[in-house]
Amino acid sequence: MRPTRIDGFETRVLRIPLVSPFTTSFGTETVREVIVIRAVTADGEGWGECVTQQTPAYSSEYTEGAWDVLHRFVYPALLAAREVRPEQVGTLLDGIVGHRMPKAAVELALLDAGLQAAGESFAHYLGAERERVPSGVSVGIQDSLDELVTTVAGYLDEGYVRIKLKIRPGWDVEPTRLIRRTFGDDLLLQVDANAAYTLADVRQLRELDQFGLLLIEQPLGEDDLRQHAELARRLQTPICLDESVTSAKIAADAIALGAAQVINIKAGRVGGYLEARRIAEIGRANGVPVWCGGMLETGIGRAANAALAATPGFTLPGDVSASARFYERDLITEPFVVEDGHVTVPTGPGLGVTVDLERLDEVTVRREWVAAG
Ligand code: NPQ
Ligand code: MG
Repeated sequence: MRPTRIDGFETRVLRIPLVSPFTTSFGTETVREVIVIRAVTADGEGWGECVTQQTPAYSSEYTEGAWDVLHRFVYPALLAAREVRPEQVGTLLDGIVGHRMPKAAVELALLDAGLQAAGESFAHYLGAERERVPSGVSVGIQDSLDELVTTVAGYLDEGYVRIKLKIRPGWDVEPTRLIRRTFGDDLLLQVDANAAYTLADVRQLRELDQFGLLLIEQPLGEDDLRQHAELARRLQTPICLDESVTSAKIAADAIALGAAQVINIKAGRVGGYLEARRIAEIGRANGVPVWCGGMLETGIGRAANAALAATPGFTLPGDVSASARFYERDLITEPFVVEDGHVTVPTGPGLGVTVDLERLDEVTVRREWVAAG
């Protein structure tokens, strides 16, 4: 893309209630606290979404930290550069170690601005090869097994083609057995532990091998690459890494070690959609399927994820669900819906969605504008 002059960044913290509490092994979320960025350039404006959570529970990153890094380090570095090509963002921010989620959000906002000006869709820019993508759903830990069955039945009625069950010690084998028994052998089923187990739990995890799962996601800790390789040798079920894969380099290492048979790709976790594409290419080169994970994105991040999920290498259904999976009213004028088990990839310029400014203001709890000096 051609370079553009950045005039400034508007940053907002939003608080959006979830339609229902979402419980995982690391906690329960009832309100989504998310940072949204509007980049204003000489060519127009673009939107980006930062997937940090309120607390560093999923990873070391969290909202207040991201806000601080954006204003103290990221914006000054980009505004000092004046003329910037979106593809340069990663390199321009190399001097800032880590903080991949806010970096990804800024890169996306500048990509959106440039692509809108160029009249090119984000999907086309990323090399998408499909107009719609299969939609899976992430099902939180419930208060009872009956509630779990009712919840899963509801999602299947909505047309979701793949079910992902959140598990933790004490809520793993029985819920999985019940869903497999209740909905049959053809159901595409997988589980996500969010790093809740250790190698000492191998016997319990081997119990899951009897249920014909697509994969088990992040059973062990973020830093446990060697242990995941050890576990992979003792399980039938393929191991999928999420939290562990924070860059293309680590993705290649995990594959080489035998720690990942599948990879859940989240652009925010790896520093942006360009790095996410690099990981998908590494997966393809090594015969390792990838899929697009979710971080309860609003329509801004969900539009970008739908485009990514339509690119080569994304061969498994992702967590690109309908907006209504999490939000009564999304941030965009036309929320994402699941039709016949699929989500449609936007084709309009940039992210191809329209931000509902009235709704945005309704859920904004903090706002700041930083202009070029
Ligand atoms: C995962 N996502 O795959 C994450 C976990 C997760 C859809 O399961 C706020 C923001 C709350 C991001 C809770 C899904 C979240 C969050 C859970 C991500 O591991
Ligand atoms: Mg996960």
